[in-house]
Amino acid sequence: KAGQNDTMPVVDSEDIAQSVVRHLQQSLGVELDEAGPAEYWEALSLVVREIDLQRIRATRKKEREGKARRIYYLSLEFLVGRLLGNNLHNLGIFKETEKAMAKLGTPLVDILENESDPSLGNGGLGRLAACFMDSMTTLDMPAMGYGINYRFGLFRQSFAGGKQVETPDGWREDSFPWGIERAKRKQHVKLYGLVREHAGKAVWEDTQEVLGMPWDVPVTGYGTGTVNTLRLWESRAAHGFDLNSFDAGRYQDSRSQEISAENISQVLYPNDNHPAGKELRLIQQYFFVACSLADLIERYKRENSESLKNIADKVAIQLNDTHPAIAVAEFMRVLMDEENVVFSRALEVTREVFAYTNHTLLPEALEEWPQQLITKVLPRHMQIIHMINYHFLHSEVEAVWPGDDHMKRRLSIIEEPDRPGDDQMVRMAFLSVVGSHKVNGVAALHSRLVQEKLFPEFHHMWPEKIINVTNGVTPRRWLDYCNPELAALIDETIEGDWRKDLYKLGAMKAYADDPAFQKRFAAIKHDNKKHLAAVIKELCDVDVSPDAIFDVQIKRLHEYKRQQMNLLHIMALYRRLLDNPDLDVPPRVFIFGAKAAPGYKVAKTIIHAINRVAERVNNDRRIKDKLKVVFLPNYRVSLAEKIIPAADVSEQISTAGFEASGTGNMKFALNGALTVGTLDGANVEIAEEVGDDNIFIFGLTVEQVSELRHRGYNPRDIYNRSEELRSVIDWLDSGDLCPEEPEAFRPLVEALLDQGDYFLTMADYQAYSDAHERIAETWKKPELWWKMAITNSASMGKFSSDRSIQDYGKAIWNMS
Ligand code: 26M
Repeated sequence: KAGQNDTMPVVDSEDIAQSVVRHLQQSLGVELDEAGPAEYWEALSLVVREIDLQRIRATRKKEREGKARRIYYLSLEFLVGRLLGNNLHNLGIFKETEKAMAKLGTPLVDILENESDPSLGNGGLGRLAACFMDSMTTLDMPAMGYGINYRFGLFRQSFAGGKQVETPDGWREDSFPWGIERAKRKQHVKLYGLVREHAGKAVWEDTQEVLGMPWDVPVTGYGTGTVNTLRLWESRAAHGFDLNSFDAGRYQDSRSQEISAENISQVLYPNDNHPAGKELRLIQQYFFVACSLADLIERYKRENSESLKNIADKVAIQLNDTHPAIAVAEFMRVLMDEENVVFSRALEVTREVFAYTNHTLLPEALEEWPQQLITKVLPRHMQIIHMINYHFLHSEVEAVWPGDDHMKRRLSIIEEPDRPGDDQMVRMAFLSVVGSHKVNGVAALHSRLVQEKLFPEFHHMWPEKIINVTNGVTPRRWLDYCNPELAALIDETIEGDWRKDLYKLGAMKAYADDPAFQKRFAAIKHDNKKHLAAVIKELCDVDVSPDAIFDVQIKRLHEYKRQQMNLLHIMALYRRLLDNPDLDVPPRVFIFGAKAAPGYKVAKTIIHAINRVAERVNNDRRIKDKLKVVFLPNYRVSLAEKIIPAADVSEQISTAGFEASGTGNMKFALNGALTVGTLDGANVEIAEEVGDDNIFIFGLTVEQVSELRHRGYNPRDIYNRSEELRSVIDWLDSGDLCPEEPEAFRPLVEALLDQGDYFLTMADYQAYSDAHERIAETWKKPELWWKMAITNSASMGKFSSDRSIQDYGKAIWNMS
């Protein structure tokens, strides 16, 4: 296989089979004839873990000796996906392992299905962090990810009567052989207490203490011996602390302290793009930041000098959104209070070390914490934030806008309350910008909007600071591993290893017109659709034909992503078919996957409505299977791997200006799906790469959106003028789809008609419907369709996360 080289382990299927048997018997205590796929999964994981661990040690040794700057990626979320199959691929031993397991009598594919999908993230931001770890390792960068080892990841989703039901996902309850406890590297973290002055020095005292235990997860790279580490912190009660209070009276107290210490890493907050503002969340953020900074500083001191004044030469810290922003204050605290660095020098060093990635423009998603809460939990940090703010306003803002108090108020890290007496809020995005040397958006359009709309004053003050790094995805997981048949066809067709240089796919453009190649490309898609049809049958008990168009929208449920627009259009298609059952349209299957934040009412209503429409449509024989609708429950990375290779159409239909980038859009196009999309996020760059003829762009642009909002927009006018929209919205509102709860869909109808339709679903509806007409027409010309599909896949070179990471290296981490 391409890419096999001397850094790959030299193991053949015989070695692997022997090691599996050894681990079955000696690590798990299971006899060969007792072993089922679950036992094989665990034994095989232990085999791979052995290889990983050996390489981790070699990698660390090389890094200790090297002069390179280490990259630390701080993120509350890492949505890594299943690891066994991916590691076998990256290590280049997938094929040999397939043979080994066949010999032992259990197919590898069945074994891989036994791994639970670590659900340590909400969506795009967490998955991006995982792709970046893969790329940094593949590119041999000395890098480490820091996060939280949540006991319960994102909730498991099921449906009852079409409504979302959440249950806890104890993803590592059974066994997680990838995580290795490293007690030697545990950390102690302080919370609460107060700050006293002793001889002119601030001392943080009377604190409560929590223990941070690191769990290391190996990160393999493709075609390299490098194995990096993802270090995830778990909170524990700090034993030995407060031991004197173990008398009768205070026993209860010390018990309850233990429980709260362990609560910190219990559960991932399920909010996507909407902060919860809870004390425990702030403590989660600080806990993992404090552990991570202490850990990386210890490493710096082990490998370099005792003084931190040159730490920026060896350490770069990337903040994945503002979630770890308290790190700016914590780093300053360590420099000033523990290392005796003066404030101005401490701020310089901090700025050299930190950089911040922004992932959202949604105003409600920007994190703010009440000053009183920070003062209670982290009193010293609040003082330091005041010091940073004072310096920033009175020397840096003052230098650009002398005497301008209005500007100081606008830019203050600590926001003035709207009404006197209200709590003052700390703006974590401002703290991140002020504490960093670079700030980046995640797609060209998004970064421009960060400069012009989100942080225009910062952009004026520091014109070099805010830059773009367009997101990417790892071609290893999102093509090679999830779509092996297509990967093999590409290998047969073009020169070189696209897994390491995705631009090489460009050579496939020469075959876009080739009837023989088209036939094979289409056959692979058809095969993948058959597999997905079986998954759909199992999960939804709906029969779908692989000859239909598979039209897919998978992503978190959010009004700005406009699943509701997709729904309205499906309802309209259904009515058109009822009006004319002989309508000449290609058969279509609309596939959804999405979790809604448990507290997000309208999002949950949209899920409920889609499920109810699905039930009606799928059971209506009058439309002769021309339309099916399925909502796959519990959407997650491992489901995405089955859906994306089988998609014909990729729905990327957010209101222009709201989707920062999107990364699913890239995965779909890479696997030969055609995008129906707005000019939003990375769709703009995808359109540039594939060309306007190879994508279905529709709808208002960012400029037109703000123009329309300015003019004043009344969704009722559109409702009144469009017979089709009126009929489907009235139907939603009639109670017909949910007779036992006739008002069930009111919140959705109200959002669309009565509350101003903030995300302009009504305004874009007709353009969206017309785009789907173009899709149906194109499907009728297979040679055109497959030419477009192949061109899409061939044009995705730019969207490898390897390219993103190289951009970070040059523009932010100074890696040259
Ligand atoms: C914040 C506070 C409390 C609890 C949770 C959060 C929170 C968690 C995740 C807020 C936002 C979160 O994720 C936002 C996100 O996933 N943004 C997406 O990032 C992707 C990678 O850059 C982009 O492709 C998507 O466009 C963007 O929506």
